[in-house]
Amino acid sequence: MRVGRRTATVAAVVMALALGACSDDDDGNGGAEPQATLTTGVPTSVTTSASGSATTDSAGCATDDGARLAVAARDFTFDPGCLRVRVDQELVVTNAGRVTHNVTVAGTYDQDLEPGTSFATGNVGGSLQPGTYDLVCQFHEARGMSARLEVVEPRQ
Ligand SMILES: [Cu+2]
Repeated sequence: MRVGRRTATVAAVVMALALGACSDDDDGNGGAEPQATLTTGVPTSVTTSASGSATTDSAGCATDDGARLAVAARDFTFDPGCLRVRVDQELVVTNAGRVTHNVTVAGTYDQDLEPGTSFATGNVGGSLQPGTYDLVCQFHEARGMSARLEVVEPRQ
């Protein structure tokens, strides 16, 4: 009798654990979907006025004729991998992946980025002189998560 009760109790616990695991999976999948709506640190005025047209030049570097250049941090690359930004533009890096990433340019930016959030640099010229830099994720640089960042003079 006692053994039978214990067996029944154990079975109930196992079932509860199994159900819990299933609902955890559902939450994880559902929670990852609507990440594009979450942004932090991006002024509303910039968001509404900055829809330039992004293009890729002959060297494979992304440019944008608007006020900002958008970059996605994925698991585990920056997309695009080459960025040409004017000193009067800003970079807006959005974590489109499932893990925390980081945006670092040595000597200036160093920002952790949770999934679904964005980091806006403000005018790049406020932090960087024209030149070529490495933009890296400090967490995944060893896995090749870096991009080439070219900072150029404003349009004439
Ligand atoms: Cu990363």
